[in-house]
This record gives sequence, structure tokens and C-alpha cells, in this order.
Amino acid sequence: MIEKVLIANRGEIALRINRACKEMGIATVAIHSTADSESMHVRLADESVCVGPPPAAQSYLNIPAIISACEITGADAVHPGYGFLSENANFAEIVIAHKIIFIGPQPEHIRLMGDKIAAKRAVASLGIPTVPGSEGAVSSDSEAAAVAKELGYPVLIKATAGGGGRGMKVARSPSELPLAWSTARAEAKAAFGEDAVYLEKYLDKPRHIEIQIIADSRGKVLHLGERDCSLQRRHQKIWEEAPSPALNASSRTEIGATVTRGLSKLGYLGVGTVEFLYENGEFHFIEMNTRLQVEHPVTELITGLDLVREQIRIADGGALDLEQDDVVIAGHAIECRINAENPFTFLPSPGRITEFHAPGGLGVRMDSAAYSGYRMPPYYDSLVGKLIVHGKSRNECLMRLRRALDELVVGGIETTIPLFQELIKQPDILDGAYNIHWLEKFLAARKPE
Ligand code: MV4
Repeated sequence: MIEKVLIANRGEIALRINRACKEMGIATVAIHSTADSESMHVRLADESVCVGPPPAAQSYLNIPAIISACEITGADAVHPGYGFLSENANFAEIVIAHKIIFIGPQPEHIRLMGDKIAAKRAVASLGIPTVPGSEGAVSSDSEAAAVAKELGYPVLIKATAGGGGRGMKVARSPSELPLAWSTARAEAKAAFGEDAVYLEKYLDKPRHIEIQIIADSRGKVLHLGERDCSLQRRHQKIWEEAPSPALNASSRTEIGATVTRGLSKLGYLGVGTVEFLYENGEFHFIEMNTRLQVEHPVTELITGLDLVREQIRIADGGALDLEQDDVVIAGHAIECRINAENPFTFLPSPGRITEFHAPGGLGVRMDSAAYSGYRMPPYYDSLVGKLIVHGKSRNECLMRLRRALDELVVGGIETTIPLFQELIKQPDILDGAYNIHWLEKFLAARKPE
């Protein structure tokens, strides 16, 4: 039985994990860099260990220090959160080698889904529809030209070690291909130390829809509906909602069944998110995330499930105590990612939060580690908090979100709250009529402040 969890993360997700542990009667250990000594996740944990100086490489990514923190405190499990080491298969293996429970999938599946070519191949073999593309890596521009001719332009060149939009290059004609291919390889080598790239048919105006799944050690795999994450700025999801305005019940059931059947064959364990592009009524797999995602609260609000609690129970050998028919999508939820950034230039705005007031009331949740007097450090991501709102309908959810945004106060730094107050008045947003390019176009057309 897990008795003490070391939370290998910081900020709001560390708080989130701490909350689930406390409700389960599990003790918690926070790790922190010297920049986070006064942070909320340290204050609310039972114990805390400083793992190094501010740079993530020397602290939150410092595997020896984190393992030592487990040994010192006697933590018998580690929860990686998202980002940092959450999809590092080597870290998972080292944790397990030290007879500590890794709260996440098996290392082999983390590694598999981290290699985007191997992931596509595996997922296709499990009967999940993928984007048309090259069989494997494309190792010369002549081979790229042949594959692109077969696929038809435009094509997208992606890094096998990439993901999340990093290292992608579009080629819209044969003349654009050589440069796109060599640039993608060079950027992949620089970013990931690995220059293998592959080709896909570029889908021009899709939505980005991801399916949340959860699997226990007895082979049960459930899907918890989808999240529409099409509103992204530079591949950072800033507005996610469920259910997707573009899906109906039958398409949800169909893709959910396809995904759970496939992952059951794989023997997947824990939570995972299967990402699709959705265009003309068809789903096309692009990648799978083997971690709890930033936007998991959207799914929690429409299903009533505590995903972190389920993760811990599954990691402890527990069985999912519900069937697919018990997963009921109730109402609508929207999450806005509030960043410490100028709402027009998006330049980071670290510094001291002089006043923090979170909105409340029925159906309003604010996942944040901020507090009045908290100093946003410049070393990590700019997330101030996630405002997640639930309503019986999308319209009720939108009205509640608009009210909550007006209630939210973050003084002393600039934030992207005004961006959301603009977005929520846009007809396309109110109608749910947007695709993955909508936000970039909206931002480009905005009148500068
Ligand atoms: C694509 C695509 C169109 N066609 N693949 C973006 C990050 C990663 N999740 C994969 N992504 C995409 N893959 C094909 N074959 C469109 C995206 C994509 C996207 C691309 C450009 C600008 C914004 C985007 C937002 C979401 C998805």
C-alpha cells in the first residue's frame, strides 16, 4: 500500500497531486529548487527536500537528487506530474530499479510513444486510424520527394523525437520540399540530438481532439470522452473544452471504443491521452501522451472522476471500480490557461503577485499555486493557474466563464486574462466554430493595444 508519495514537480500540478494524496491519507514529499522555497506546493506538503538551484536541469530534472530525496524521506512512490521527467522512460526505470513505485505507465510504453514513428506504427497495428504518411523515417530528400508525390502536397515533415509541434515543417510544393526536409532534420538534431524525420499528409483545417483513457493492471481500459484543444498559441493549448463542439455521441462512442480496444491489446497501464486531428468527420492519430495532462481537470469536471486518485490507486495495484457504461459525460467544461505574460506581446511577466483573488461559486475551479505576495520565478513556465468552469450546457459554461474571468484578480504582474475576456466575446468562440489555426489568425488580426 502506497504510504508516502514524492511529488517530482512544482506549481499547480504539485498542489493537485498533493490534494489527491491528502484525501487518500497518503503522506507527501515536495521537492523544490532554491527558487521555490516559499512556494505553495512546499508549504502544503508534509515534508520537503531542496534538490538544487533554480535551473530545472539542476533541480526538477536532477534524477540523482530526486532519487536521494526518496531515500532520505522513505517515499515509496513517485508522481512525476506533467512536463519535467513525466515522459522520461529512463527516469521511470531508475525509480522502479530502486523499488519505488512510478505512478505512470510502464517505461516501455513511455519510450514507445516518445518515438513518434514507432508510436504511429504501433497504434496503426492496434487498429487506430493514423494520418497518411511515410512508412518510417525518410533519410534523403529524394526519398522525401517520392513519398510526398505519393501523398500529394501539402506535406508535413516531423521529427520522430519531436512532438507537441516541435520540429515540424510544411512543404506545399515540390520546390519547397528540399529546404523543409533539411531544415526539419537540422532543427531536430539541435533540439533532440536525433535527426530522424518522417512525412505526413498535411491536414489543412483540422480540429485537435484528444481522447482521455485510463487503464488498470487487470486489463480494463476505459475512455473518459474527449477534449477539444484546437485553440493553441505556438502549440501551447490555452483553451480546452469538453465535449468537443464538433463531435456527436456516436462519433465519441466510436473513436472511444477504437482507442480502448487498441490500448487494451497493448497492455497499457495508467492514464494516457491519444491525440487526433479531426477533419471531415474523420479521426487521424498524431501522437499519444503517456502522462497526466495540463488540461485533465476538464475531463474531471464532466465525468466527476478524480484522475490523480485513480492514477495512484492503479499504480498501487488497484482495479478501476467502474465500467465504461458508468462513465457519463455530464454538462460542459472549459479550461483557460492563465499565463504571466503580456496579453498582446506574450512577453513573460515574472515578478511579485501583489494581489491574488481566485473566482468561486458553483462550477468554478481555479488550479493555481499563486497567492498574494507570491513571486513568480523566471526559471520555469509562465503558468499562473488554470481557470476551469463547468456548466449544464456550453452556454451556461460560457456565461459562468465570463463571470469568473471578471472576478479573477492577479495584481502586480501582467497576465493573459484580458485575452480570454476578448475571446469569450468572439462569435466563432461562442459558436464553437474554430479549428487549429483560428487563434493564430485572431491574434494576427488583433488591433495592437
Ligand atoms: C499535424 C497537423 C496537420 N497535419 N499533422 C501539432 C503538434 C502536434 N500535436 C502535432 N500537430 C499537428 N500535426 C498533420 N499531418 C497539425 C498539427 C497541429 C498544428 C499545426 C500547426 C499549427 C497549429 C497546430 C495546432 C494543433 C495541431
